[in-house]
Amino acid sequence: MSPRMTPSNPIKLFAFGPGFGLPEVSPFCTKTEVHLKMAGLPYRKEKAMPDMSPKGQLPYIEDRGRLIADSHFIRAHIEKKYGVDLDEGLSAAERAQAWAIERMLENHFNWASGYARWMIPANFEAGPAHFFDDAPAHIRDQLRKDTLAKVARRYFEVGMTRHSADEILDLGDRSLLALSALLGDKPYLMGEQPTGVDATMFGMMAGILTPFFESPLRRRAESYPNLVAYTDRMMRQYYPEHAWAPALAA
Ligand SMILES: N[C@@H](CCC(=O)N[C@@H](CS)C(=O)NCC(=O)O)C(=O)O
Repeated sequence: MSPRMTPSNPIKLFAFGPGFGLPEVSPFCTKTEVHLKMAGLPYRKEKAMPDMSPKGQLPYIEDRGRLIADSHFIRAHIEKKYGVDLDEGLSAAERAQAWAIERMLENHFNWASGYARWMIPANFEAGPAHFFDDAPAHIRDQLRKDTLAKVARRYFEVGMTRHSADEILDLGDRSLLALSALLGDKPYLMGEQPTGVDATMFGMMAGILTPFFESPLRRRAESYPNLVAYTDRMMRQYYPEHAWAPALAA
């Protein structure tokens, strides 16, 4: 997995930055950051907001003046440009499984997990509401309200908030059960070595397990010892400097 070429200038990674008990608040930015670490590529992280990105979402990177947005396309770029294969050692069928797991995490689990962060009012107040702390005082509250309304609309359009809170919890737990069974007693999702999908899995698991947000889905996640141990292992490996909640390390 070592890169054959390294960039002469560090890649710039635009992300939210640390917060909510996490080394990076966004699971997608975490995924990209871990991919860069896995690839052994030097990078510099800069704080950004989604409206600065070419696709209106974080993460995006700048590599020698070229902007690339979206965690999937960033991965594709670094693999191609720097001759890295983050799925090295996997068969075609295993690569297909890794892709399917990633889609479940990003296109299903993320909605159940994000619901806990954005749609439980106390969590919104403690967390995402603070994204606007630096906005001018006279528009700050309106920005918070508008953003929450936009996010709530999205959760409804994607279908998640057409379900009751208990049903959303069941959906999220169904993915946790699947992930726990897929991981089993292996150190990483696809076996003995970390591969690309572990970056996605880790970002999502850390995002739900952080003790910063109280939620029924977090409590369910905590009831899967292998998922808790996996998240702790990945945290120690990729963010050794981060003080991750010791209770979760048990
Ligand atoms: N498909 C994108 C998803 C990225 C994403 O959802 N980013 C969120 C932060 S976790 C964002 O920027 N949201 C702002 C918005 O959608 O307006 C990727 O893989 O990078």
